[in-house]
Amino acid sequence: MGSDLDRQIQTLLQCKIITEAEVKDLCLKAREILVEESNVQRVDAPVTVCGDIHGQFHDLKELFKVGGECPKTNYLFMGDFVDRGHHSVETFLLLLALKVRYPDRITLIRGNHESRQITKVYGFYDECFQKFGSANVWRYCCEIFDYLSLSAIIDDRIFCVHGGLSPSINTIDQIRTIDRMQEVPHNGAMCDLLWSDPDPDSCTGWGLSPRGAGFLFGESVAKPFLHNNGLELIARAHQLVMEGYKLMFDEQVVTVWSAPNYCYRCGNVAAILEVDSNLNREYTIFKDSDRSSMNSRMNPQREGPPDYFL
Ligand SMILES: [Mn+2]
Repeated sequence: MGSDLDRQIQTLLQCKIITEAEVKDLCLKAREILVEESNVQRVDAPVTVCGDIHGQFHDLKELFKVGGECPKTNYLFMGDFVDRGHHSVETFLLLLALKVRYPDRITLIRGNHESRQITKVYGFYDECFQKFGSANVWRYCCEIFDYLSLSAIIDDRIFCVHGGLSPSINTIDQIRTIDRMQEVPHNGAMCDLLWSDPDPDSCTGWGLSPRGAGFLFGESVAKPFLHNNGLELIARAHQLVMEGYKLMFDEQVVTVWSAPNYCYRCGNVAAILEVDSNLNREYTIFKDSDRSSMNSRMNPQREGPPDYFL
């Protein structure tokens, strides 16, 4: 694969943008790879599983420092690459360029922020317009969002998804039948996978989500789902965890959060989940990079408190 791509990766690693024509070309190549992937992408251990990044580019570089560089480390990112942070463009394009360069060493699945509607409100659209002078790059990226896989399974045992489960889905095979090449719908199975949350207080199974999309699911839903599908763990992202990760339901569900000091002001640490070839799991905690803390001092409290729910 051309030295052009390697040069673009080097540029993006410096948190500099590539040209609009290069983005267009990168997205064309990415589409060819992603269209071949399944709604439930198979991933082999060892792999390092990561949660939300939200445009915190310098913290993504910190993540690579802690977890190892791609392709040396095999990565699975569980969505929400964009919005909130200052560098959604560089963050998403770097991950996408790595995907095109090393398709078997990095898996990207879709989060609820990989959507036209959400990115228009939470930052990515404005950032593209600011950095490229038009909405073209945003449009190219949104087309790629539609091709991103919805979930992944590590060695047939660990199910990875951005949000969680859906009352419309009992089996992994049902996920495989979804037509995912579309904007995230407002309800239904595809929406739920990207929007749902586990509810530690629920004893009754399903509940309404305060987010207005997806559902809350309890232990009495998660455990049968795992058992019926021969799985041992659900790894998901989507919710800020001050300690970086949180185990629930007798350690059968875990939330992994990879944006330290979220929005440059939440004060949380971040985590990655390293799964070795025997499916042993190790969590590594990391803090925000010096560059990001500088960001937070230079951009103090711009508006009211963000809506952490999204
Ligand atoms: Mn999310």
